[in-house]
Amino acid sequence: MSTLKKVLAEKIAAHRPRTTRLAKEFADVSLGESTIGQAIGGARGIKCLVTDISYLDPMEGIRFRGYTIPETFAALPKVPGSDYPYVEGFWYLLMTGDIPTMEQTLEVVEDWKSRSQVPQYVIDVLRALPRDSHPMVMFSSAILAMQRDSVFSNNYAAGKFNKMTCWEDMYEDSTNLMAKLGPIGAYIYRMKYKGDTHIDADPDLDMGGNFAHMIGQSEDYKNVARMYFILHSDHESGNVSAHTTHLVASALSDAYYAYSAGINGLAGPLHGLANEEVLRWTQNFMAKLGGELPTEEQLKEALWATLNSGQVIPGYGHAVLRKTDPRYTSQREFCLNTEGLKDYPLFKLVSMIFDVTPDILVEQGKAKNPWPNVDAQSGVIQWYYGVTQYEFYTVLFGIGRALGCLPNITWDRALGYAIERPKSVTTDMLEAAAGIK
Ligand code: FAM
Repeated sequence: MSTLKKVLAEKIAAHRPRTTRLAKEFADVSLGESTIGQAIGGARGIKCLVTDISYLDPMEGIRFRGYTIPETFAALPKVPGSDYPYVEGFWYLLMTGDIPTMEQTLEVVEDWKSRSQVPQYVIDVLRALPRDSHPMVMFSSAILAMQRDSVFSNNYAAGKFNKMTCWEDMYEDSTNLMAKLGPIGAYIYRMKYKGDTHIDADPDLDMGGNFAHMIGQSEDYKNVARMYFILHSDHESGNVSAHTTHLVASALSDAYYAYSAGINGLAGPLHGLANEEVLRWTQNFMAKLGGELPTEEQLKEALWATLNSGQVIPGYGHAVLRKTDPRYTSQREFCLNTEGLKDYPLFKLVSMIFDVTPDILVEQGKAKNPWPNVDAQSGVIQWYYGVTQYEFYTVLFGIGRALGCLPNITWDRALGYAIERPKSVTTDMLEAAAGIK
C-alpha cells in the first residue's frame, strides 16, 4: 500500500468516531434556520454540508486544509529548478491534511505516472464527437466513458460492497481518474486546436510539467500549469461543481459518474465558464478599439453597457466572498512579478477593469460582492503564454477542480455520509409561512 493510502487509512480511522459521535449524540443541535429568501435564492448560506478539505471565509478567502494560498505554496515540496510545488504533493495535502515530505510527494508522482495512460476507447469517444463540440463536452464525456473501469462499481456489482472499506475503491477510482485528467485535457487541446498532432508524456516530468509539455508549451508555462491547477482545486463544498460531485456520489455513484456531473456544472457561465467569458469580453472590447487600450471613460461606458443590457460583468462577484478573491491576487502577483507579463496590454486592461469595476457594481447596487474572483485574472495569463483558445480555459479549471472534488468524495465515502436529499416545499407553503395566504 502506498504511504498516502496508509496515512489516509489512519486519518480516516481517527476521524470516524468524531463524525459518529456528532451524528449520534448531537444530531439535534441547530446550525441555523433556513428562510424563504434562501429557499428561492439558491440555498445561499445554509449550513448543510461538511468538508475538512478546505474552508472559505468570506473576508479571508480560501484555506486548503487550514493553509492560506501563500502558506500552501510555501510549505509544499518544490519541483527541482522551480519555485512552484508539485501538484502531486498538493493532492497528498488535500487527501490527508499533512504536508508531505519530498519522498512522499515523489511516491505520488510515480503512482500517478503508473495510472496516467488514457485508454484507447476514451480517445475513440473523443474522436467520435463532432470536432466543434465544446471542449467541456469532450472532457465530461471522456470522464464518463471511463466508468466501465470503476473499481467501486465493479466491486459493488460483484456484491463486494462494504461500508467500512468502500472508501478504498473510491480512492482507487479517484487516483486513476486524477492521473488521467491532464493527458485527456492535453489530447482534447491538441486534437481541436493543434492540427490533431499529439505529444507523448515525458516520463521525467511531474503532472503540471507534463501537461505543459503535452500541450506543446514552453518551459515557463510549466509553473503556470502547476499554479493554475492548485489555485483552482477546491473552494469548500457548496459551489456548483463540488456540490454536484458530492451530490451524485452520495447515491453511491462512482467517481466517474460524479465528477463528469461536476464538470457539467463547472461548464455554466456563472461558474467555471466565467473565465472564458472574461476573455471573450475583454478581447471583443479591445477589438472594437482596434487593439488600443481604452480610456477610463470608454471602459466605464462598456461596463455600464454590459450591465444595462442585463448581463453580468464576468469575473466579478461571488456567492460567499466579500473581498477580492485571494486566488485573483495570487495570479495578479504572478503577472506583476513576470517580466513581459506586467507590461502586457491585456494585463493592463484587466488591471484597469479591476480599478473601475468595483465602484460601478457598488453604484449599480445589486451585486453583494463587487470584487473580482479567480476568473477575472486567469485568462490573461493563459493568453500571454499562447493558450489563446479561451473555450478551453474551463477544461484547465476542471483538471484543477478534481484535486478538491475527488478527495472530498473519498472522505464522503469513508465517513459514510448519507445520500443527499434536502426537502422541497410548494409556493403555497411559502405564502402560508409568510402569512399572506
Ligand atoms: N455583474 C453584474 N451583476 C452581478 C454581478 C456581476 N458580476 N454579480 C452579481 N450580480 C447581480 C446578480 O446577478 C443579482 O442580480 P438579480 O438580483 O437581478 O438576480 C444580484 O447582483 C445579487 O447577486 P449576488 O447575491 O451578489 O450574487 P449571487 O450569489 O447570486 O451570484 C455569482 C454569485 C458569482 C454567480 C455572481 O456574482 C455572478 O454572476 N458573477 C459573474 C459571473 C462570474 O464571475 N462567475 C464566476 C464565479 C467564480 F468564482 C467561479 O465560480 N469560478
